[in-house]
Amino acid sequence: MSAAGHSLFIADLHLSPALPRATALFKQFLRDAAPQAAALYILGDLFEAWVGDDDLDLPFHLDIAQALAELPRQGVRVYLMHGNRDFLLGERFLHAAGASLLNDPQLLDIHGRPTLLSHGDAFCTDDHRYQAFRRQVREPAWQAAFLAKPYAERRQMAQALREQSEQEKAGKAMAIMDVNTEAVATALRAHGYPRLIHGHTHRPARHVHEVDGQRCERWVLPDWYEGGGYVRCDAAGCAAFTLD
Ligand code: LP5
Ligand code: MN
Repeated sequence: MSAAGHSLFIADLHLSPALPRATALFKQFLRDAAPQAAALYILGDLFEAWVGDDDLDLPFHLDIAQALAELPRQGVRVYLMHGNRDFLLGERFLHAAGASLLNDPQLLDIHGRPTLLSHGDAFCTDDHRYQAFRRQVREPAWQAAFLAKPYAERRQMAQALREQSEQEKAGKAMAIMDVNTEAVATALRAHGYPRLIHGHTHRPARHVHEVDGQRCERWVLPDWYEGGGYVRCDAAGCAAFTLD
């Protein structure tokens, strides 16, 4: 990755036909800010829920993929990471959007600085019920069995799970749903004390972690429920921008 230019980072757009404002804001972002960048990194939860690539048959989803695909045509590379809502985004979507899939976490050189990218949910290690659920649904065998079900049944299951998730979150302490500082420190240590950028918690901020005497920046991306935003990084560093 070259040191020239700048890159943009977004996450947690939760796009769905039910949130036309977020969709309009995203399309404006794709027209205005994104074409100036060398690369756009989407760090999970682009969609509210993705139950398999036949979700691309919905005109709403296809339209988003096609809007994204304009970027590579303008010379902007598009990278996508799975979130907890859209970990079933697959090859068909990536091809339609002109995007490349990233691992979670993924260490990259971003304009000359080692940077660890993640959705962020894996750092929420105090949320034991969520982590058990995550392990289950990230199993290839579970995913194959789920994807073998009819589309309507998968949509129903996703809806039931969303309701259960909202109910359970109402009873979870805020601290449990934030990242665990030790989990963050372990990841920073394992990757040579890079800068970290993630989403998921919907608590946009710039934190500084001191790990083994090394200072590491941690940028948390905003969600797009009411307005949106992104982090922009170049060779000099990162900055956060709000959209509304
Ligand atoms: O998403 P968010 O931010 O509201 O909450 C998350 C955690 N919840 C989830 C669940 C998603 O919201 C639902 C995703 C639907 C789309 C996926 C479709 C494909 C799979 C369909 C599977 C049926 O990720 C929430 C965290 C919160 O972040 C903060 O980090 O707390 O976690 C939960 O609420 C999970 C519950 O605590 C445990 C749920 C156990 C469910 C057990 C039923 C298993 C069903 C699967 C097999 C039939
Ligand atoms: Mn998330």
